Amino acid sequence: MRARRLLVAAVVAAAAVLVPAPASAGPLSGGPVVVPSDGTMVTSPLTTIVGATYRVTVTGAYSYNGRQHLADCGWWNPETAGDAWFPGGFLQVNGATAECGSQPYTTTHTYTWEQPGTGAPFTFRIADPGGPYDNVGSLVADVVEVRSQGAVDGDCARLTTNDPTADLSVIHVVVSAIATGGAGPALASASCRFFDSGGRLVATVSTAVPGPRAYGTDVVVLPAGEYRSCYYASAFWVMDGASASDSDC
Ligand SMILES: [Ca+2]
Repeated sequence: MRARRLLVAAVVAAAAVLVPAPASAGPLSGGPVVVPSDGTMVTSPLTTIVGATYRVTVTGAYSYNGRQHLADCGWWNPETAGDAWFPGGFLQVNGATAECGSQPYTTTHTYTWEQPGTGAPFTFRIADPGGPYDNVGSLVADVVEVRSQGAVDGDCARLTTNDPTADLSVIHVVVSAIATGGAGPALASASCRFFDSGGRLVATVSTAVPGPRAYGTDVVVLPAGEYRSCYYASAFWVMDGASASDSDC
């Protein structure tokens, strides 16, 4: 029990000094696609992945009657309504009414929402109930994968003890890796390496367990001398394939 209390204290001390490093993965986009108002279905350049989340941005307005009356992603300006706009919901994404149809109207005509991947490119189609033959213009749609922004750090802590019965020829090491942020479960790992005064690698200890916090202990037997330790920590977010790493030597 005594050893366990010491271990917990060392782990807490190690965790307190960690500084997160930014995740290396960024947004993934295939670029915007023009959605014509003639009813043609177009697809996003990006093939989406089931389990991932995508941010859809649709901007612009088109004439639904060949005159000055416009419709955008989710709203329209009826011919008899002056300058007033009303919910329209003419744009379809993957065959269903786009989410912008339930969002507040904006004079920027730019709407953004998130929806899950389907395993295929997203499809866009303007379904004008009055018919597309007199329409002029288009919308622009962009689909960007939302990746979790996580961070990871690690540390190597030599576990000291005041236990008079402890074997002082054996060095106990706490290896920790902390993965923070992100949308999904993470796998975190860290390794600690010990070098002697000549820079030669004399021992390595590692841990790799599910995040967000991974702690491991190991025992290394080192010959007498002073040692320099360094760590390498990495984390992989299972949900979307993002990863991050950090090291210090
Ligand atoms: Ca029309």
